[in-house]
Amino acid sequence: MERTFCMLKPGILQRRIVGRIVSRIEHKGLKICAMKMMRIPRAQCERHYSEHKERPFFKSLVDYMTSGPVVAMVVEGQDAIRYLRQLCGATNPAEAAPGTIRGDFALVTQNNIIHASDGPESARREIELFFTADEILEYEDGNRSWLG
Ligand code: 3AN
Repeated sequence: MERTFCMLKPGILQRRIVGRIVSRIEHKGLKICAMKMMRIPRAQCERHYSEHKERPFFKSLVDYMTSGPVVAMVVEGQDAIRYLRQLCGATNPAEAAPGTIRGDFALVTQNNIIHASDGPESARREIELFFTADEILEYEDGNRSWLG
């Protein structure tokens, strides 16, 4: 079992599409074990995107990401990191295949509506940055035997 961090970016609540995006994650068979709505404090957002701090879009990315509420999640499942990235599609929505979340719901790279960790190291780091251990719930998953 693997855990990954997922975040629905600002605009998702205003556009009333939280349920549609979450439902794609659920339909895939991944298990949501933590979820919260929040406004990201600027310093936390800068830490989250620290690998991009020298990029020209960094300030505008942080401005956007702190401009409204987000929905943060911890998602669990076999190969959860890879599967969630596949569900999201390419970073640039112009290259994201139809059927992926970015391919279907986003037009521009910065506002590509969803974040998903890109590897085990970032998943661990990002989960710790957004959730305390007691916010991540262990619960029996009656669907396990059907989902493999
Ligand atoms: P991904 O989110 O697919 O892992 P990263 O890590 O390269 O992609 O980029 C992190 C975030 O930075 C993206 N989700 C997007 O919001 C923003 N971003 C990436 N590239 C650009 C760009 N060229 N212009 C504006 N924003 C960008």
